[in-house]
Amino acid sequence: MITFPTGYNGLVIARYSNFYAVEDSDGKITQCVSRKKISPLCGDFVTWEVSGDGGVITTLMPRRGMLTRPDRRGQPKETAANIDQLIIVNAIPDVGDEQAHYAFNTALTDRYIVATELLGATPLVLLNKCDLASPETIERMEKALSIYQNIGYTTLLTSTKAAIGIEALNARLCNKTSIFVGESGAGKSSLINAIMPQLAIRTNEVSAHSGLGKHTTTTTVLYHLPLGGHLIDSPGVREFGLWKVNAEQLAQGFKEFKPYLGRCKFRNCSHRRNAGCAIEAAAGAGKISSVRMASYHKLYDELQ
Ligand SMILES: Nc1nc2c(ncn2[C@@H]2O[C@H](COP(=O)(O)OP(=O)(O)OP(=O)(O)O)[C@@H](O)[C@H]2O)c(=O)[nH]1
Ligand SMILES: [Mg+2]
Ligand SMILES: [Zn+2]
Repeated sequence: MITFPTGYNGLVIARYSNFYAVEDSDGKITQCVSRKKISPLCGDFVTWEVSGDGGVITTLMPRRGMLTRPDRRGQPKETAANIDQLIIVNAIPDVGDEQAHYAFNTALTDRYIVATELLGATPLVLLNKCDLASPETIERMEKALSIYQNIGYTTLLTSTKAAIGIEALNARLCNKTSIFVGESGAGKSSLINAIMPQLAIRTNEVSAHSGLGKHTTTTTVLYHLPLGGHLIDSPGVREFGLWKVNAEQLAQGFKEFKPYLGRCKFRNCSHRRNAGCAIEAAAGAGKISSVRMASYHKLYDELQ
């Protein structure tokens, strides 16, 4: 059962166009509309009243933060509130692809990490479908993941097919609200099913007939963990842009920059090829990974 903060009687567990699925303290779910001027999100605690066959949401509890993601037209859209942890799901490609240079989508991962840091939440970098990888690929992936471990982030190699890393993931979820994010088909819904088989969420199985995926997740939905905490499944994205982030915030989104921020010669240093840049000096001395530095530069260019 959910523990409700004093004064609130509902938790938004999903949104369907103009309706919200609101769960009460008995675990009963009521279809609600919302008062004008309120925009509830999955993960919001609310007050609501019975109205006709359903209910109406009247107030929202102040949020600890919310995650914004692109909608179908690539426009930023708030997606979930009160998140503690982002599980960033990447996958080994599904085509027996053993190209020497294949690495997971670090660009997407680093964008999500910046968003997570600015949200005040914790990222977990996960690489799924490791059953598809050769030992050499696994070795390469572990090297790529070690960059994140050195920053202090948790990383996991998982397989829902071979039941690898599922217990370790489970151990990271207790008593937190975690959202699963990443590209479509990476295995977000499958991982949630592996954690809670009783849910039997429909997953994006590729249809032999059309060659296209179906049952791809289209709505952000919150599920309760039996031992406390919540998991939020969200639709996959191809791109994840950083909106309303300025240069200073971007640098703050790179956690390993922290010891050096404020130490550059120039106050508005862009940390790229600047004289007296403390960040670049740290990168030069091997204290900051060159891969992450390149990622920062790429994101910096996109801000302009
Ligand atoms: N080989 C292998 N396939 C997996 C694994 N996990 C998931 N899959 C498959 O990958 C496909 C996509 O899985 P989903 O869980 O639907 O992916 P998703 O990230 O939820 O996708 P969206 O809802 O579209 O964002 C399905 O065909 C799964 O069976 C795994 O560990 N190994
Ligand atoms: Mg899904
Ligand atoms: Zn600098």
